[in-house]
Amino acid sequence: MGQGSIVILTGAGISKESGLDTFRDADGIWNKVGIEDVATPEGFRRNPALVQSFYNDRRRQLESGEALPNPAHLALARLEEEWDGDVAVVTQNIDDLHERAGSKRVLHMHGELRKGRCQSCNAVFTWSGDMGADSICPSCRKAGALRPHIVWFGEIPLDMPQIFELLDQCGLFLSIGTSGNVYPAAGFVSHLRSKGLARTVELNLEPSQGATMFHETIYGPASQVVPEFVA
Ligand code: BJW
Repeated sequence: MGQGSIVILTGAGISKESGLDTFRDADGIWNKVGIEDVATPEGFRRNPALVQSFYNDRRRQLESGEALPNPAHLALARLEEEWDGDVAVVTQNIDDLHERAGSKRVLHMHGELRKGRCQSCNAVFTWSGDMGADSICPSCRKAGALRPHIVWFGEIPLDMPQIFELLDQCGLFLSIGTSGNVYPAAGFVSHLRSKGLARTVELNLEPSQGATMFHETIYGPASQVVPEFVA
């Protein structure tokens, strides 16, 4: 990556028009289920069946093909293909819509719905269908030790050293469809502003928590503003 390179942070808003719920909007996931119940290691220890069911439902929705990449995902894949420099997507999303749109360099800092992890042998593997107490680790063959490969509150997001290296080298940072409530992603823009090297642009439906930190802000649905911006 160099000064001509682009880092794109995405959040739930980019997948909203693909039919996947955001978290903090009025109709969002956190208005339907308790964060502490489904998105913390303590919640999983307390009631693994509830947490597995929450992620099984969302995995089923993804695997049913009812959620497809929208024009925003497609525009970012096209940008990566056509840009004369490196483009990396750092997503907080656990869906695979960037990959299905054709993006090649995607870092899933909060994990992936279609992967599982064994708490006994630490193997990470592709997983399809439901996961539960009877599920067997494809690596060590142990039953009952699997969890979704998701980063919950209090856990360390994935690929952080690589992400900060990409941020420190980029010339342009786009933040798309994220409310700026969750760290460390919410801190990327201030990290970049303190270094003063990259141009920073927010594309979102409405101003995020960190909106005033960006050089430029563009508001509207992702399927409209992202293709317009990258054209
Ligand atoms: C559209 C649109 C359209 C809608 N077009 N836009 C104080 C106490 C305790 C902890 C902390 C604390 N202060 C900080 C922390 C840390 C904590 C944290 O940030 N807490 C805050 C709530 C305060 N963070 C963590 O614990 C993280 N780990 C960590 O910090 O480790 C320490 C460490 C860091 C770095 C290096 C070393 C160590 C882990 C965070 C894990 C987050 N996990 C979740 C759930 C799992 C994934 C899942 O189930 O899907 O990840 S929470 C949830 O929020 C999910 C998301 O990825 C994440 C961000 O949400 P996002 O994407 O921004 O969605 P929304 O709904 O908030 O916003 C959507 C936006 O789209 C809105 O603005 C809409 O307007 C917009 N929109 N339609 C365009 N059509």
